[in-house]
Amino acid sequence: MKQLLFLLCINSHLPIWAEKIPVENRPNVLFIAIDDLNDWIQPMGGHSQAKTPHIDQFHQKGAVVFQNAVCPSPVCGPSRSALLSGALAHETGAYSNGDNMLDTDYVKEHATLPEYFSKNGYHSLSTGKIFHKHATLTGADWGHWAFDSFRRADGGLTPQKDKFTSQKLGIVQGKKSTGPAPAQSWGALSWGPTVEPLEETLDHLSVSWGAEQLGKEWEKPFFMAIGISRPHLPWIVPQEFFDLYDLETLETPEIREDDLDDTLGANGSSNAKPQNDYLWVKANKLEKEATQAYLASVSYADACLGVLFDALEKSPHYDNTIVIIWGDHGYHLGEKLRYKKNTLWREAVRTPLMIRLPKMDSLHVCERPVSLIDLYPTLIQLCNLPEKKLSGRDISPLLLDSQAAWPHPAITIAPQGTSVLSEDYHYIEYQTGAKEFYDLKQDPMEFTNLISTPKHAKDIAKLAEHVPQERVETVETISGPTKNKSPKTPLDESLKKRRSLSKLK
Ligand SMILES: [Ca+2]
Ligand SMILES: [Ca+2]
Repeated sequence: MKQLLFLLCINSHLPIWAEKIPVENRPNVLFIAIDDLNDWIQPMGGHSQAKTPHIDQFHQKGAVVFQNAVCPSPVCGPSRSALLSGALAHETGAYSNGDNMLDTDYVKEHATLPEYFSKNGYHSLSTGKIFHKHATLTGADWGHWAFDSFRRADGGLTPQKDKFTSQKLGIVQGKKSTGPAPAQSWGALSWGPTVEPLEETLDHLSVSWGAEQLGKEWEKPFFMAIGISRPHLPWIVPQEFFDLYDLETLETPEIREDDLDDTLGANGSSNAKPQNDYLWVKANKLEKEATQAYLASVSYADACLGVLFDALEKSPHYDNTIVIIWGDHGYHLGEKLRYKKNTLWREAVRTPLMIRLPKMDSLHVCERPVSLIDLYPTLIQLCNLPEKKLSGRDISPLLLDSQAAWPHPAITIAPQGTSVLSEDYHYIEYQTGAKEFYDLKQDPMEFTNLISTPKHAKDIAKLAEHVPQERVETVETISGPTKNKSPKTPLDESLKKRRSLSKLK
């Protein structure tokens, strides 16, 4: 807040909302995660036919939309662990989905974001996926330990059998398909309409709970974290969302069959070949159906967001609540001859980030590169919490002026390498030593790898400086049986006892 006040003093052209950020009364935070959401939403324009009216209307009323935000890691677990711990994977050792942040030396000593709010006078509450789920030896870890109050998400997402398409089962609309099986059985491509009506589905029940909480008066300011599970696979959502997209006129992403020829593949090794999921979609001519199913899931997530937005606007908290909406990483829909995530290409590292401060009254688009790792320090600043040394940067100056100078690139850490994204360029350095470089202004789809182009030697060297030279070892996580991740396994209540807020930094 000191920084904001300082800015107020030196800049008389600040928008009106900036002057009204409360200093004494700490604002509430509504913190919304959308799993596997890429830029196919209206404010980001990644797919021109995407229908996300609730996100769009909410932001038109006043918000900053970041066009070049990156994830700290390009897959759910480590991305969330980094955001919520405030430290990047190479600093904690939580690089992959199997690595539990609770086992890292860093998180053993430091409060996670919701814990830091609890520790400093807030009431924290949550439902849905905020932390990545893990199986412990004695139960399920859903991140419940990080909140004062936690509702376990539950609800229906049952596919209608005769309309179900699944690469794992080898069926298209219930009938036998051709093409290769998925590379791994979990998270295989699958989609179709639900048996359940909207009101009985998982995310709708989560946001309805959130809406109820928003309607209440609270003694303390709140930090409310709501996780929405779609458009994560399986793309099973009510039929009405499929009906929003006409297959005849639906556009699919531009894909070049020779795109991988100038790369070494997603691991920087010599595996530059189309993935099984891509080949299966192609063999069954399902490009439009896959695009429709992902977009249907995005529109379903948008409808769920609408429930929260409505509740917030009608609540007593609207003028004193910061709203943050983030996706945990990007997503391929055929680009680079693959589906899903976990690459260092722009499709996977770039992620939605939208922030609304109380009293904002118009939409601002910010092109500066930022990262989800920046949210922890930014929220500390906006909510006037005690300072804490963290890996990210406070991006609140960009909330006051979305065009402010910002010379920092944004980095993403994966087991296979590091991505460094600036406004103009993208540099990728794999652990194998392989490198790629793209000119984003000329080539936003990253078709042409310019790593050997002499005129970019200086640009490449400048971004390469940001690749961390050291990586801590992968954390040792002792996982419980897979069944402990099931929705019916009791939550491991021993985890919260390990987290003494007064002792955590
Ligand atoms: Ca995810
Ligand atoms: Ca290429």
